Amino acid sequence: MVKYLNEIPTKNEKLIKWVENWAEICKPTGVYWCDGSKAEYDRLCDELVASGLATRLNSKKRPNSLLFRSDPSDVARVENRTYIASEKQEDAGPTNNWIDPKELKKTMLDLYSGCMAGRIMYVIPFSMGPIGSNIAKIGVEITDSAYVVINMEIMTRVGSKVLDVLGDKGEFVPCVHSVGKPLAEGECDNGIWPCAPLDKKYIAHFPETREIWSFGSGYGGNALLGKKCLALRIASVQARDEGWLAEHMLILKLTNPKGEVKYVTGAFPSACGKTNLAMLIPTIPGWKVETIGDDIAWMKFGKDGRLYAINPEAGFFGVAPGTSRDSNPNAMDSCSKDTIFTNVALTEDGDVWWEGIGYDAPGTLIDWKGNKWNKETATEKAAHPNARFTARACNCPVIASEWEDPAGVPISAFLFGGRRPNTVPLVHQSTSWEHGVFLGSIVGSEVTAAALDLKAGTVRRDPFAMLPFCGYHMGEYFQHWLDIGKKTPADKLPKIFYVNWFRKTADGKWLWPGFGENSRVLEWIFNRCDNAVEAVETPIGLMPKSSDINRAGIENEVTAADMEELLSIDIEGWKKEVEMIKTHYARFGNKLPKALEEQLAALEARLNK
Ligand code: SAT
Ligand code: MN
Repeated sequence: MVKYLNEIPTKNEKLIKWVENWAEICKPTGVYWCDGSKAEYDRLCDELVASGLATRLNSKKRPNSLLFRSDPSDVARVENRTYIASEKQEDAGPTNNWIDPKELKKTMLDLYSGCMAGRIMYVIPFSMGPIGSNIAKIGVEITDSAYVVINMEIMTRVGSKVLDVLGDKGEFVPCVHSVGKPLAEGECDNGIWPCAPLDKKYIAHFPETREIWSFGSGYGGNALLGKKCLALRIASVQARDEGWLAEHMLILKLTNPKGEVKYVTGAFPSACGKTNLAMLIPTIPGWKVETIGDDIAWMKFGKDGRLYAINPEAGFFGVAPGTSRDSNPNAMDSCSKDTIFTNVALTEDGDVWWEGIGYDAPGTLIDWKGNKWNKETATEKAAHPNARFTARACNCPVIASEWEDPAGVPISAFLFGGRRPNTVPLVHQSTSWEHGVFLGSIVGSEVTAAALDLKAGTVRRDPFAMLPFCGYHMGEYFQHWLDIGKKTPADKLPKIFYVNWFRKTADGKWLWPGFGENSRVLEWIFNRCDNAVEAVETPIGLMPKSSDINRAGIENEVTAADMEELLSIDIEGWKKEVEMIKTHYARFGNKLPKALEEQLAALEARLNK
């Protein structure tokens, strides 16, 4: 018999049966339906503090904020335990892990059996996107982690209003989550982050049935199932089938000195400053950037034939290390209150600290593992490099007033980019939609330092920054992008640009200052969207004349010669690039669209002219 801890707030039979079925499998002590209220959030926070899993921060320094320390084995998404369990292996493609869905469900059902013993099963009805928007979608996550509940209450819209929209018959994406650590009679977590060992962790997606099953991890995208699992992996499949786009993109609002507005989205692999770009403070007078989203964009065609984007999320799950008043003051303000911190360091006066916060660590700290940390003697970092803040979008000082507009915002430009110390210029524009899809398909970023098993200096390809997030065959995903371009007249489509803030000189110095100065490139992009500035045709695409990138105020930092170099085309470098792209394309076999093969051949021919 399932024990309900509060009243069932819906008459949706399918939802009630689904919850009941999982309660019977997982055997929690009780089932609790979340209402998304402030009172509920506050109560769960108090319980988490009382249980020792959370530390309440100094209310004068970080009002209404908590710190969590995860298990040292549970600190990031686990890509090698993430599966696209489509019926046919070839539908998952060469870049996703695949297991037969029947086999995977059997394995996972064994793990789920009794896995919530001693814990409460929370039911979280949530909306990805403004509630009721025709671009939004409803999901329901069941979880045995109160940490997940409070994070979901920041990152998504949770509660009764969602159930109202769902109604008695509405469809939802079912998301099952357990930390995978049942408790014996009388046992409790004792303040230790519960999770399962790596070989028991599974982050599973069933694209045909639009289901998400996650087991064994309590961290980030493994556990907050609205984000990468629903809004990207499952939504990308829905978007393919329904003719729209679910993308790993920031959305920003750009206003010029005349008060004219354009909306721009951008896809960048991780560690390329997406959140910083979304919250950028322009250094050129009269320009304004406001934030709509920093991670995910869902885009559908409006009646006028243009693509309209919403941010399906309601918060930021940002990387703390490296975030400072200098690099991103708006992110610092966003997490100044009402924030959940995970794996940052704790100061003696109850505030947080991390590497790159912009000021020295006080003498002693408690590090992310809960150990005493001393500046003089420390051998390890005080915060985990993937430490996070979960902050409310509404606390961002530059959140755009229309960020929750259910109709979305019309997109004028797509940006792609990565970290490329050489070859790729500061900015270039595609000559056509197909050429733009080509640019998205070759996105790559230099591997920094000793990252993983790749040699520093190698370029890792991450097409459209979607490699870990596409729920189907990446070759078909490219085709979907090509098809989108045929759905509307060319002049209604966003223009496509490739940017690179990370160019270096031969002796390793940054050529471009980045951060707020990137507004100078945004200015050129804005003007290109109106055909208000000319571009030069080159073998790789359309480029600015070097005098058309505004250098006023930074003439000494970026000289005319630097600008020439930033916008130069390294023909030999690009010929090598072509060879690397051939290797990259080979992965997709016969699913690589002809149009992209032709784009590559045409680029090669132009370089050899
Ligand atoms: O952990 S998340 O997947 O939500 C964050 C990220 O990897 O970008
Ligand atoms: Mn992301």
